[in-house]
Amino acid sequence: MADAIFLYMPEFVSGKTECFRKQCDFSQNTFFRQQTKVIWNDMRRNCQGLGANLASVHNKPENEFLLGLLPTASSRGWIGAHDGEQEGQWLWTNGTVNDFTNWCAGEPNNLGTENCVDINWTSNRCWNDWTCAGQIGYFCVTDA
Ligand SMILES: [Ca+2]
Ligand SMILES: [Ca+2]
Repeated sequence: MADAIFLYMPEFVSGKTECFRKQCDFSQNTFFRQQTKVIWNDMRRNCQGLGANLASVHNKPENEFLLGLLPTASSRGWIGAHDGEQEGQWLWTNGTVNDFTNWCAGEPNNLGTENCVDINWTSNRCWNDWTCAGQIGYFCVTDA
């Protein structure tokens, strides 16, 4: 993670790059955010358009780091996990190993059909599988 640039998009000045002191100190990352909340597939396209991947999360500090990038405690954000290929089999879009989860109690429940993952569900700030058609902020990540 030390050599990653995290990108959180929405609620930001389009195109502007910023490095927030606290997060930079945490892992020497820089990141930027842009306007517009998007459905999951658009996030994927947008990240790829930046030469980035959707963010994967592999440990608690990394999870907390991403939560810290959210503009408010209740802001939600897509990460790059999905089970759209086989129900219940969660994969990271960047192909990394699935070695960490932070599911809320009772999640993932695939309610209706939920194949995408929001990192900040409820005041417990845990993961929820959610409809990929939902529109929320998201994280991309790229190598520095
Ligand atoms: Ca599912
Ligand atoms: Ca769910």
